Amino acid sequence: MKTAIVTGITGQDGAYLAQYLLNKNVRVIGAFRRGAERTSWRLKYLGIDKDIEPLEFELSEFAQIFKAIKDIKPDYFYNLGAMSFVGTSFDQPLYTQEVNYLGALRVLESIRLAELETRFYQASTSEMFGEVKTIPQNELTPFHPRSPYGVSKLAAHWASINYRESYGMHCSNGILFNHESPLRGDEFVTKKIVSCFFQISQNNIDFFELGNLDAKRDWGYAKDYVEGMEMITNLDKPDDFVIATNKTNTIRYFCELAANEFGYNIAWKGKGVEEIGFDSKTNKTLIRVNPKFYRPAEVDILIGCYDKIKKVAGWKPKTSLEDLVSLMCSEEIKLNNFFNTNKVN
Ligand code: NAP
Ligand code: F7E
Repeated sequence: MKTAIVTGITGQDGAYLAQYLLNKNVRVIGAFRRGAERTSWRLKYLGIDKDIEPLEFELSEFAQIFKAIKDIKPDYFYNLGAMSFVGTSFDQPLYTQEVNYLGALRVLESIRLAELETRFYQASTSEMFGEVKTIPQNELTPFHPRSPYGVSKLAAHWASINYRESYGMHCSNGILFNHESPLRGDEFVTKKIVSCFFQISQNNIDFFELGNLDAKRDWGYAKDYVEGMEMITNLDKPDDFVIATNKTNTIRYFCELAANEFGYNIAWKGKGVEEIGFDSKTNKTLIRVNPKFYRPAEVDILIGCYDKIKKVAGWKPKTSLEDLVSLMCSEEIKLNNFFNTNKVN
């Protein structure tokens, strides 16, 4: 039986990857931050909380990381732990580097010092493309990150390549474009939109506020994407791969799809901060713009080309945006019941 350490086990991808690995009969050691038991609701929701072996783990603490890796000698190390919210990275740029870049470096250095054959996976991101130089973006597209988050992830990406080239370690980077699911954190725009329409449908709120409605993202389904992570680490040759859907849509379009799922028909009027989204059946305003959700520098458009991983590993996306929105909206009701019954955060 192979052993995998997964950082970020309490997050969206950590939960789905753990589920996928367990189904492949891999022993999963879930790296939790101290006190994070409160937030392991995703593992509980998937019914796998008892199947994960917990490991207390802080990405800013070298001695703890080194000892864990040396003692456990994992076959795989999936580094999914990160300060992952782009908006917050502008307020916490140093902390973001500390966890996202130096955290990855601590793991790489520990594997090297412990002289292990561990296969390392780094959660790289389309945010590294930032102000994009080509459309679509692939593994050869030059990088131009637009946030402290993007910069930290780019540094970690290169550290992973550097350990591969310098020491022959099995280090791979998955350059994943935005991927969403019912388990997405509430602060990310897709989950925020779905949750807010659900709250409107329950008469708990009248409307909600968003920032830039024109940004375009290549959204896929997280459950499809973790399969790509597992495929990448099992290739003979470590390498870097884009995982995406090769389709891009605006935040505005995402709102329209989610609104439909709850029986609203969104129409738009006004421009900039004056713009509103209203239900054309009732004329009620459901969406307003608030500049507090704008970012100091925006990533305007992302669209990824997944040809390389398709050719090398046979991976391709299985879920359309329309199906993804539909499943997020229907699961929102179940999640709400789950929270009411389980009294978890
Ligand atoms: P997420 O839901 O925000 O989860 C982040 C995880 O990182 C949480 O488990 C969190 O633990 C953990 N973490 C944060 N700081 C840590 C620290 N100092 N030490 C140890 N663990 C720490 O993120 P996700 O969406 O699953 O994404 C997984 C990874 O892929 C992240 O690295 C993200 O940057 C990257 N990525 C995501 C996307 C996407 O669209 N989802 C796309 C490209 C790349 P707590 O629960 O204790 O906070
Ligand atoms: O923003 C715009 C916002 O926060 C998407 C992370 O998983 O994917 C994610 O980063 C877009 C941006 O995701 C609101 O300005 C408008 O243009 O959902 P998001 P992100 O920044 O793309 C990448 C690939 C990662 O690697 C990250 O870890 O939506 N937007 N109004 C808004 N965004 C938020 N959050 N909230 C709003 O009200």
